[in-house]
This record gives sequence, structure tokens and C-alpha cells, in this order.
Amino acid sequence: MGLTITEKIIKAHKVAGTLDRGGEVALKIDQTLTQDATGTMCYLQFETMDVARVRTEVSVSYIDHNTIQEDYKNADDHRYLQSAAARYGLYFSQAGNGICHQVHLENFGVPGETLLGSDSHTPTCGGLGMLAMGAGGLDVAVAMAGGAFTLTMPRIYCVRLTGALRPAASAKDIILELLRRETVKGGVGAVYEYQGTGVASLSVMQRATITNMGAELGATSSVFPSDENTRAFLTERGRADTWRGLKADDDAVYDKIIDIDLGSIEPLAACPHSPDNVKPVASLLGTPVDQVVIGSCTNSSIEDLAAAAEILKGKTVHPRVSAGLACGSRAILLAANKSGILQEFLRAGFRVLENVCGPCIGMGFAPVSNAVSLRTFNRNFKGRSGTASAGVYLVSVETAAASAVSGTITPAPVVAASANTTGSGYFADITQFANNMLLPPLPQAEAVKVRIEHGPNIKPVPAGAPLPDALKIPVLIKTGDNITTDDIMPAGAKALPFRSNIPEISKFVFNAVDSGFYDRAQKAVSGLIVGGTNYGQGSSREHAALAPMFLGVKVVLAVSFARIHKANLINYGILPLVFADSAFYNKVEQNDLLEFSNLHQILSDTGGDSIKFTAQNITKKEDIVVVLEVSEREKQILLSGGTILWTKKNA
Ligand code: MIC
Ligand code: SF4
Repeated sequence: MGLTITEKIIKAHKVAGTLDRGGEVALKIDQTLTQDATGTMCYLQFETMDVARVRTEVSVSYIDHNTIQEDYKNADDHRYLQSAAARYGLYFSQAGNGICHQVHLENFGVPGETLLGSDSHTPTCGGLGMLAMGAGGLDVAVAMAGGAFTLTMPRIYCVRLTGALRPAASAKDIILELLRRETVKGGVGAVYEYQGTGVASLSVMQRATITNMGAELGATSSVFPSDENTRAFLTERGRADTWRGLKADDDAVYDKIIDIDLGSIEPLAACPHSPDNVKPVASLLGTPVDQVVIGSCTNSSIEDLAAAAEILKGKTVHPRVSAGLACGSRAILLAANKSGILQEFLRAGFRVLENVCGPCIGMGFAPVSNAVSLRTFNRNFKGRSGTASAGVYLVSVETAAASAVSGTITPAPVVAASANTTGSGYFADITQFANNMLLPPLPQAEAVKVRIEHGPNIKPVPAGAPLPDALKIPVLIKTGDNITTDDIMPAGAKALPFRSNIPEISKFVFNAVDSGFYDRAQKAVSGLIVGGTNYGQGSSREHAALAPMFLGVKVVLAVSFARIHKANLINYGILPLVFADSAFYNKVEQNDLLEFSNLHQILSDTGGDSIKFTAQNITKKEDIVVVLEVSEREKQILLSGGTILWTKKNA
């Protein structure tokens, strides 16, 4: 039987486990990436592992999220991360060098290798045939220490692309079409592999837009073959020697085939407040627009900027619109500058923001009250922009540029096809000096002399506690479906500076959804959270598990979970239970007292990875049947009180 691309990469990196779908498989990780908002916890944990130097081929620490630097906190985090990178043999990408996914794609991504990143959009590098996955910081720390990354062997879906995009449509519209069909939970436990004759018509940067937003499908990863376009991309960035061809075998077996005729794709928009709330741009025509932002880790390739510049040429941004450009990397901004593309943005009236995440997570450039904000980004969760009343629409660069000019939602004029600029020479002499903000690892003799600098805002990672045998705990909150980690642990300019201070950031848990949560949790001392389907979708931030753990949350009982968040809950010793039947969801309310007994015996059951048992709703005097779906390894982690305590026990 032939193999898919995913299976080939997994087979080449497997250190334990099985390629059978649904089984556990442990992989050697070649490369890791972290960013500052998740990186501090990651390196604090790495420091406790007693490893002198990272044991990966390449590990990179990026500064791109927390760059407002309102006071010493963000700057102290940057200094801490720089000193930790120097001490442990990592590359260090300074603030302003660009957003981790874009910089990694340009400088480090290698077809056929594995990449684990403490950011959910790590699959961006799947655009050049890498198996790239997001994870919590603790999993990345373990990988840096040379440990394997264990995951459930995913289902593998084939997205068969045929034909070619029409001039008005773009790669962003392809992934929006997929989100429309598959929804934000359609990809949980799956990898999307792109195949078919249409693949050759897409450049690596267009592919990267698609694999980046594969995170919004809830997918474990997304991957394209490595072909001549991949070779051209790597050659242009001076890395031709890292190219190798990679494709699925003709008789590879997929769990599902999704056919997309590229010629039928029309300009689309993900409407507020979910990336799968997709509608044709044509159905939104004339909607007045208040803000337009182009860029982010999803859409700021030079091809994208060239397409926007085509539309902006000779035009001015509508007076009603506040327009911004947040470029994915300094290399792209330099190329845009050199080619005259940047000139068009500045001339048309765009504000040029830093090459960082910025507005994508409410770090500045928040829109006006009740705004319609058009962004070429990947997430439009309510409140994420920093303005709770704003509605964010996720669109292509072409739609964003055309709408910035007209002041209403407008599809791009047909002339503005995304130009495939590979080979156009934009990067010819850029790469060499673009890298002067990417500090290489120090030789070990120098690295050992580096003192790691902890600022006063950096507090130790709180330890978990072994799971008690019985729990009698109240429901602290009951949420609906598709609760995001932004809902659980908000980002934004107020909370983000506390990413390295769990006691402080825990005050923000569920803040935007239910401002009474923190006080209730404090009063109850311990408790549980009840969730709907796809609980914990979105970001990889382990703070969405760590801070609830700090507040005494012992159990999350949901209809279903998103992959990374479930792994983070287990890492911090929180029991992730699902309702045996979704009807039980209606039998639990906030403040109900629930009782779980014999947990030690239940977790010692080696009879499989799905254990059904009964909990009691003492308040309603009813039984609730729940299921624990975890592997034998995860049962041991949960019994120990989380990965840190489990590792210590087994050391
Ligand atoms: C995001 O896009 O939500 C983030 C901010 O990049 C997160 C990481 C974080 O919360 O620090 C992600 O995607 O994992
Ligand atoms: Fe940054 Fe936004 Fe990309 Fe997350 S999705 S890495 S916040 S630009």
C-alpha cells in the first residue's frame, strides 16, 4: 500500500508507536520554534530540565507578539528570551524581524522535516512540504531537550485541487472555501494534504496562506507536496541545497477526498465572529468599512503586497477607512521597499505598522466602536481585535485593498490577480542583510558563560498536584460550543504582559465571557468547567490550561475538545472528560455540585483508551455518564498531576 506525504514524514521520524490511524505515535522533532507570548513559559520549563544545549537540528526563539513595551515587562521578557537563546544554543529573532511563521518559512523550513512550534499557526511551513505542528510550550520544551513529540496518528484528508484560480480569486479564498465546507471543527484529529493538478499553479507563499489557516479547521497540520515551485522558493532565499522532492504515492490511501475546482472559487469573506462563517464577498457588497489591515502571518508575501499595490496605484484610501500594513517579515518589507511596492501603500494612505502580530491579537490598532474591520488575517473571534463591539471580516489582500479604496466591501478589480513573483529578483540582495536581526546560536564554549536574565515580572511555573481519588467540586462556568482559548485566556495589550506571571494572568481567565469567574473560582478553591463542542479551539497558549489549573480547576467536562488544548490540559493534570452522550450536557448547570469517585482505579484501567464511568450531579440528584479518552501514557501523566511531576517521577 502506498503512503501519503504525512505518513512518509511520520514513518521517517517515528521513534515509537504506530502509523495506524487513531493510535499513539512518537516523533523525533527536527526543528522547534517559539514566540515570546508562549516562549517564556517554555524556556522556564526548559531551564528545569537540566539540559545544557538544545538537542534539535534547529531551534528558534522569536519576538513578535508582545512588542508594545508599555513598561519594563515586555522588554524584560525579550531580554530573558535572548539570554536563554544564547545560553541554550538557539537562533534568536529580534523584535521587528518579523512574525515567527513567515520568518521560519523564509529561513529554516525544510521539505520532509518535522517542526514543532508553541503557536497554533506553525503548520504554515507545511506550504513547503514540512510536517509542522502547533503544541503547548511544555511539549516544545520537551522536544528541545531531545524528547519525542507524541500525538494521535491523524486521519489524512486529501484536498484534490484541479484547474487554476480565476484572476479575481486568491489562495485566501481557497482556504475560506474549505472552512465554509469543513467548519472550525472539521479538521480535529486530521491532516489536510493538498494534491491534484491545481497544486502546480500555486506558489509556496500561496500554499503557506492555506496551511497557515488550516489551524482554523482545527487540523493537526496541513501539507503540500515539495515540487519545482518549492525548489524555486528555496533557491530565491539562497537555500536551494535544502530542497528535496516529496509527494504522495499514487496508491496512497486517504480517509476522505475533498474536491475543489480552483476555477470555481470566488472572493469570500469569513464574517464575524468565526473563521467558518464564510459568505461570498458579492453578498456583502456596499457594507461600509471602518478599518482595513493587510499583512500578518497569513497574508503578507511579496506577491500579496504586489497585488494590493496594483489596486492602490493612483488611488487614495477612503477617508472613512483607517488602513494599516503589518508585514510578516522584515525581508518582505525590505523587498517591498526596494521594488516600489511600499511606496504605493504609503502614498495611498496606509499606516505602516511594525512587522509583528500587532492588531491580530489586539496589540494596538484596535478598531473604532462597532467597526467593520477587514483583515487579511486568520482569526476573527469576538473581542480579539481589542474592540469588543467590532466585527472582523477575514478576506484576501485583493478584497482588502479594493475595499480600503472604496470605503465599502468591494471585490478586487479583475486585473489584480495574485502575482507569482517567484524569480522576480525581489529578494536577490535582501536575504543577506535581512538576517542581521536573526542571531545565530553561540558556540558552546561561549554559551555556557551566558547568565540567564529573569526580570521581576517573570515568576516560576506553578507546579500541579497529583490527582485526588475523589472530587466533589462545583461547576464554575458552563460555556457553549466552539469556546476559543481567547475566550478562556484573553490576549490583548492588558493581559499579554503577564504571560510569564501566572498568578497575575489568572485574573483574566474567562474575563470577557464572564467577569465573575475569577472571584467564583477563588471562593470555590477548586472546581470544574463545563464546555460544549470543540472546547479550546484556536491558539496553542498553554496559559488557557495553566491559569485555570492555578485557580483550582481539576476537570473540564465538554462535548468535545480541540487537539492542542486537550494536550495542554493533560500536561497540567486537568482531567479532560467528555459527555458519553451530548444529552447529558443539558443536565448540568453552573454552580451544580458534581462528584467523581474512584478516579485512581479508573485511571489505572489499562483496558483501552476510552473509559466510560459515572459521575453524580449531587445538586440535581442525577447520574452523568462521562468518558475519558486518553492513552496509557496520558493516564499516568494525569495520575501524577501533569507532565512535569510525571517526568520527575520517572527520572
Ligand atoms: C494566536 O494567533 O492566537 C496566537 C496569539 O499566535 C497564539 C499563541 C499565543 O496565544 O501566544 C497561537 O496561535 O497559538
Ligand atoms: Fe501572530 Fe496573528 Fe499569526 Fe498568531 S495568527 S502568530 S497573533 S499574526
